Amino acid sequence: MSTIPRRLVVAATALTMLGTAAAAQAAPAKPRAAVPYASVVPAPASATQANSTFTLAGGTRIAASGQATPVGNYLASVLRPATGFALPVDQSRVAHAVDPIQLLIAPNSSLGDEGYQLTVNSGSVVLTANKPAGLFEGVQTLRQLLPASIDAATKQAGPWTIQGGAISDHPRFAYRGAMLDVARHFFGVDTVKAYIDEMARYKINTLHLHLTDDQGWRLMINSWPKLATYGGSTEVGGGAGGYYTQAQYKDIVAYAASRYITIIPEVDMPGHTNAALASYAELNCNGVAPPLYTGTDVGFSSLCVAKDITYKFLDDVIGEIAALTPGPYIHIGGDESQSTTDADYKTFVGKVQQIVANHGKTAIGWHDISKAALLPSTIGQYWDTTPTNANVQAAAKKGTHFILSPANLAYLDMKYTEQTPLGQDWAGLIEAKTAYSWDPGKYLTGVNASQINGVEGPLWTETIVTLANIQYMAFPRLAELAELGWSQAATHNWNTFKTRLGAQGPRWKVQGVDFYASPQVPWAK
Ligand code: NGO
Repeated sequence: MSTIPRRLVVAATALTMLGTAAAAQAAPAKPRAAVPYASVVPAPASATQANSTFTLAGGTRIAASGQATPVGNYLASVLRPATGFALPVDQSRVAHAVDPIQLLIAPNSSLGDEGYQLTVNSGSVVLTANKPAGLFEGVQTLRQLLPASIDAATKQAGPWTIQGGAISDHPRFAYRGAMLDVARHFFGVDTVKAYIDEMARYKINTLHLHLTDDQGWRLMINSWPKLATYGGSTEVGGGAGGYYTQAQYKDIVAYAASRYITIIPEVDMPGHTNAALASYAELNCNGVAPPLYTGTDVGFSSLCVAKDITYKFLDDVIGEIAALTPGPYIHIGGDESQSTTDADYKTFVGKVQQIVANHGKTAIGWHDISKAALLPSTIGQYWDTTPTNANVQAAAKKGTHFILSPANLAYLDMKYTEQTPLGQDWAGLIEAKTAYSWDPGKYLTGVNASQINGVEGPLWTETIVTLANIQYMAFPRLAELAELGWSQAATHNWNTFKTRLGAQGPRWKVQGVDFYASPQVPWAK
């Protein structure tokens, strides 16, 4: 929890175009009000607006040396298209004091790994953080303090003015995730990268890829190649499916890392494994490979818990994935294993956690795994629709931590209303207000807030086929979940939040992000 008091002080003063030489040169066609600090999503821990402004100019230099350089380059790259400015990144100086925009790594224990401080006055924009990840999150705030047209792909009219003031910010929860199911429908590398860029704007720091399910296996495993070439050859509805080569997966991991996002690969097991069972007959208890599956039923497949080859298979698969994945986690699924006996399930979860540990990683599983004995490090992901679960409480008593994805609050594949053309409704309808109407720190009965690592919004893709479909289901709800994960509990207020959320609408329009324009939100024009 925060030790920084929340002080959101918004000065209701008219913008003045005074101050920098740059502002004078910009010759604005018509003045426009700078973006108020109170419109940033997720809400910063502390923000104080001042009566001054900073204006970007053609020659504005960005100081970013050492560890700050990649973030400086990123900032320049996102500001160049719309401004048309060169925005050179100055890596040479130590003090940087003369550069108008300064990105500095400086120790400040109250900011943690992802916190930052932003100070804007008429002559400079100074961003400081303990770590590059904090600078990156501060850059996302800075982008939202510029007009929505900053996100255009082509040059737009300025002036590019930022309200003066100070922000000190850090997250409430360390884990803020999105999940994309690339198994039910396959999504290519470019689609995943586009989604990564959109989630990064809201300080999401984890992308969980649901890489395998009954309908498809989506990552090449060199020691078991038919998983991808045969098991990945279709998808829900019978389309061509697809899979990532190991080079493509590495490319996604590196791209995510450049946005300070950790990839968590999931191999769902022992159920949800038809694609693997269809690819290798020897993985089946009866030695017969079932046909590929393109429907949407669940609970009908299981790896063969009694066979030794099952664990040789898992050791090979997890070994290859662990070697490709720099992040600390491997997700082992574990949900809806209705075709595995309880005794087998417990045996299986025990063995697979150990295999993950042998490859130097920490296991995450859907909370169903809490009926098995868990290693102290194993993390559960809660996806039920009620906050009370005896197995989860018992595991929590022994120290298990949880990530929260209650299906009736956080599932991005649930319809907003009965009229929503995409998605499902088995867990309920999730309108914009519903998505925001819970407190992750207080949600799970009998589990201390200190055992909640954070939140994740899963997007299952039985009905989702395109990037536009992903965007429509994710926005605005992923931005709402991001706020629940990042912002301090004291900021939690639907009436103020909905106005801030409404300010994102024009940004999504400029970015070409398809979103659901919920009638519950006062969308800015
Ligand atoms: C469930 C199921 C998934 C479905 C999803 C659809 C979990 C953890 N298992 O969530 O296989 O795709 O619902 O909403």
